[in-house]
Amino acid sequence: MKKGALIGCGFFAQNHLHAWKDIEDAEIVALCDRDERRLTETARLFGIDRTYVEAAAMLEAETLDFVDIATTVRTHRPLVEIAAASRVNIICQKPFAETMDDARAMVRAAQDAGVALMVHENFRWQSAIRAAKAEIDKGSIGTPFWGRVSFRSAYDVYSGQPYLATDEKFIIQDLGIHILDIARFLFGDVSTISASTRRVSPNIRAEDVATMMLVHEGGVTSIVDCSYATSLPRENFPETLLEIDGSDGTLRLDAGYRLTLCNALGTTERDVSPPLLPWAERPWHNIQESVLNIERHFVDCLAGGLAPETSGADNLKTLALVYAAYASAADGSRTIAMRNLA
Ligand code: NAD
Ligand code: 89V
Repeated sequence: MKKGALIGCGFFAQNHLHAWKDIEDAEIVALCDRDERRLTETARLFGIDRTYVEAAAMLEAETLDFVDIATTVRTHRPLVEIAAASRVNIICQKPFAETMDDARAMVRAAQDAGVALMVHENFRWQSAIRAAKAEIDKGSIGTPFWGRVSFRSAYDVYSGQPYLATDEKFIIQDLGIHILDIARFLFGDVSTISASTRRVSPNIRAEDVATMMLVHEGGVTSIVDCSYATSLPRENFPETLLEIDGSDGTLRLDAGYRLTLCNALGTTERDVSPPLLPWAERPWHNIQESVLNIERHFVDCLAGGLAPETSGADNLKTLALVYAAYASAADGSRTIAMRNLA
């Protein structure tokens, strides 16, 4: 049994805690939050009686196999560094860091301490995305040469996460980071990126629309597009849609989790909806299931001594795309070479 502690008992951490309850080989034995009201309420809801307002005090007092850091980005580096200094394995929420220097320092701290570090980059763990990847890997559409990874919505994300309306950067750093990571997962690492951004809503500080073009090292060209300013007849939040063209066929993941394959064998359509876990609620059930999947992956990696798919070192490449996209957009959609940026 792996013993863990969770730091940050806010909006999204509630999903982490529900998912941990579903994992037999792991148990959250302690909680930490600087906000005593949130800490007490979360401890009561999940029946966890060891609570701390200071992460350092918790790491000192508890014997842990891992910490799960679910705070917002500004606190990630200091928390990762004190966890590494305590020789505890680490999961850290996305966005991993506000700068590449911070992210690299966190990867180094974990490496020097000999502990595992996984970024909680969960979107690639959604079952619909895994189903699409399995088809690519099976060769169902031959060799992919073009893709579109798309997230367009008008869902009110600001009520649950008010900081999204006031942070200096918004859609690429918060959501595009997931969609860029899916593009890497499906098509491999990236040679060049160009991007344009726009703020449509007058009520927020930063960009709520971004369109990015990626050329992947293996030769695929992909479009990664995100919007929180798109009112559709059917609200698709939080679905990521896919269009992938290959040498021997096409794959589409359309709204409503419909996966369509078209190849020499004909056209087939199937439902790849995520399960509705007992503690989940629509429309978030897709993301909530991916939290369970990534936590389970982390525990399996600890047990097997393996590096997680989205290790800190791996996530440097996703994070580098985020900051390159901002640089490109600021510079009138200049094409940026990714070599040496991670
Ligand atoms: P939140 O503000 O609701 O919660 C953060 C909590 O951390 C707060 O309760 C705060 O008091 C606590 N905290 C901050 N600094 C602390 C410290 N040094 N020690 C202890 N506690 C501290 O934020 P949220 O909306 O839950 O987001 C948290 C993170 O999760 C963000 O990085 C966000 O981007 C990410 N997130 C990820 C997903 C996903 O699908 N992967 C979804 C939503 C949010
Ligand atoms: O995943 C996230 O970080 C969330 C959301 C899906 C709403 O963008 O902020």
